[in-house]
Order: sequence, then structure tokens, then C-alpha cells
Amino acid sequence: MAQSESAVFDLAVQALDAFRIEIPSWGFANTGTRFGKFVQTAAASTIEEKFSDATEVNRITGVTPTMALHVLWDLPNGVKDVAEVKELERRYGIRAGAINPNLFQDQEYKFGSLCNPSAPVRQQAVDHVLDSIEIASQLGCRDISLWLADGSNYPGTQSIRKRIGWLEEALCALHHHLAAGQRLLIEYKPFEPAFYHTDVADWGMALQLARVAGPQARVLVDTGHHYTSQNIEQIVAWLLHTGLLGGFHFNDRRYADDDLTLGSIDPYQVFRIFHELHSGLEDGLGDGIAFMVDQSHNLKGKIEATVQTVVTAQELWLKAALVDRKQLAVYQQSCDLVAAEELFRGAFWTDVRPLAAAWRQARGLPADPLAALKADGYMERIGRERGSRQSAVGSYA
Ligand code: RM4
Ligand code: MN
Ligand code: MN
Repeated sequence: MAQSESAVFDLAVQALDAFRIEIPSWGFANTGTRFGKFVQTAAASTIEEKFSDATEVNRITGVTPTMALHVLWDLPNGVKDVAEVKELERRYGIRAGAINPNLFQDQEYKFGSLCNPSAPVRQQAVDHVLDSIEIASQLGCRDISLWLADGSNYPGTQSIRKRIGWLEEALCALHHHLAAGQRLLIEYKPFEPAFYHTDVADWGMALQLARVAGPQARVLVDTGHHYTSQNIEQIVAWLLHTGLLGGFHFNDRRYADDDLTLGSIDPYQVFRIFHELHSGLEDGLGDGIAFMVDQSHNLKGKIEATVQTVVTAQELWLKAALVDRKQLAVYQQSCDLVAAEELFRGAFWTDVRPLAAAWRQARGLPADPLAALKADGYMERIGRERGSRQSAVGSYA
């Protein structure tokens, strides 16, 4: 890299100062697989405990001021629970982030929610999202993040096109109720729990639905929701190009929707996505993208895994910031393939950890967040306090 040391540090400061990551409340709770759960003594089982854990992560990393909430898990009484959340926001200094309606756990949703053939069930789903929009409004949250489990398991058992129509109808109705400045994020996923057809299976469907829903709808890219070897950075480039990239759910995958820690399997993929984002932002695209994490830490300690995720995201964001995009454009234009690729890979292989540590120190944060977490005794304390209350519950979260 030709840049001077101080120019590189300035670049790092700029990149990391502007990078905020939203962590999910469910990342602190006991989660498992469909085979069961291994209960952790330090897991959070109340919304207050989730706020407390989020505060610890933000205290150590300094970049996670908001926490995404799942309505059914965090506000089981819907709008009635808003006062409690507001009180927790005040007490812990963490703000509620994206509001996630839950359209997949009620018995009524066996054959779908917004795409269910039954009009009353579709209405129930719409009403739940309307409640979620109201919760978001009362909490001052910008994003309502919609993920549907809808689909079918066997060929011929559902009309795919009728379901498209019902979904469009529901999304338009919902969009109508968004407050100014709010956004409806539409997440896609190729399969699971539906194993034959999923109603919002890929980014093309999500993009089309966002267009039909209205100008405040965007597409949400969950990195784990793609088929193996799919070129996610190309999808990101298209969404930037069309102005419909709303945000991310970060995690990593090896096989399917594994919800593993970001960058644990394929950090180069995350780097390539981040390069597209830096490049888009430099060109004035992609304003207001939500960088959210969506992970389940079934085996790792929850808080440790969350801090590790944040640190990894920062490192990869920083590596991608170091790509000399002016020079790269020259190589791309002249089709100097090896020079372009080496420049690109060179940034990826740069060890940015000292740079990230220097940035943290400049911001009054611990240089090594994972070591700081181990040292401050929070995890032992909550393990002791919460340990006796954990029970081996069977559901996912
Ligand atoms: C889904 C999807 C959603 C998340 C649920 C729990 O696979 O990723 O974003 O809320 O899982
Ligand atoms: Mn997700
Ligand atoms: Mn998922």
C-alpha cells in the first residue's frame, strides 16, 4: 500500500467512526437447533437481561448503541410492553433498533401468514405487523424488519401466484401505515421452514415486492439466506444500483441458514460485500443501510460471540476501506486483471488488527475487546445470578 501511515490511520478513523452495528436481542437468549438446546447459565431470559448484555457489548466495543427486538419474544404483550422497553432504554442507555414482527410461531400460521389461503389468518398477520409498526412508532424506531416463513412443502399443494397476489395486497396495506421516515425491510430466504417453495425466496422477489409495496420498502440481505456459492456481493451491487438496499442480517454459513458467527467460514466473502458497500457509498449510493447481526450462539458464550462478531465486522470493514479504489478503477478500465486482483487481495491480506486497536484507544475503548470482556467479570457475575433460573425449554428461542 502506497499510502503513508498517517493517511492510513485517517482512513481507518473515518471508516470505523461511521460504522455502527446493531445486535439482536435473541443473540443473548438460549437458542438451539430443532434437535434441542444446550442451556447456558449466562443466557438472558428476560428483556431486561438482554438490555443489560447489550450494554456490556456496547461498553466494550463502543459501536453497538441499538438492539433489534423480536416482538413475540421481547414484547409478548405488544404495544402494552412499550413503556417497559422505554424504561429499559433509559436505564441502560441502549436504544431499541429494528422491530421484528413474528409471523411464524402462532398455530394459525401453519399454512402461512401474509400468504395464507385463509383471509382471516392473513388479516391476523397484517394486524400483528400493524401492531409492530405502532411499537416502532412509539419507540422511535426507523425499521420494521419482515421475515416470512411462508411457503409450501409439496408440489401442487398451493397456488404460487395466488400467494404472490395476497402478499402484494398485504404489503401495500402495511406500507400505507408507515410513518414518515419509517422503512419496511423485506427479507428473503430460499428454503426452511418451507421445503418446496418459499414465498419470498430470493432478492428478485424481495425487490419486486418492495417496489410494489411502496417507496419506503427496501430489501434486507441476510448473508446466510443464499444457496451455496451464490455471489452475494453481486446481489448487493444490484441492490445499491436500484436504490433498494435496506440493510443486512450478518452471520455466516457453511451449509444452509447456519447462523454462525460472521466471517467464521468465509471472511473473504464479507470483505467482497464490504468492498461493494464502500464503493457504493463513495459514489453516493446506499444511504441509511442498517448493519444488523442475526446470529444464534448455540455453543459459544452469547456475549463473547457477540463481541467477536462486532470485532470481526470492524476488521473486515476496515480491510475493505483500505482498497485503493481509484487505482483499482484504473486497472479495471485497462483490464489489467492480475494487477487489479492483487490490489484487491492485498487489502484483504493486510493485518488491520493494530489499526483497529489504535482506533479503539483513540476513542477511549479497550484495545482488545475480547480480553476486556474476560477481565471485567461481567460474564461470571451474570452466570452466578442467572444460573439457577435457566431451564431446559424445548423451543427455538
Ligand atoms: C429467520 C430469519 C429472520 C429471523 C428468524 C428468527 O431465518 O433470519 O431474520 O428473525 O430466522
Ligand atoms: Mn435474518
Ligand atoms: Mn435466518
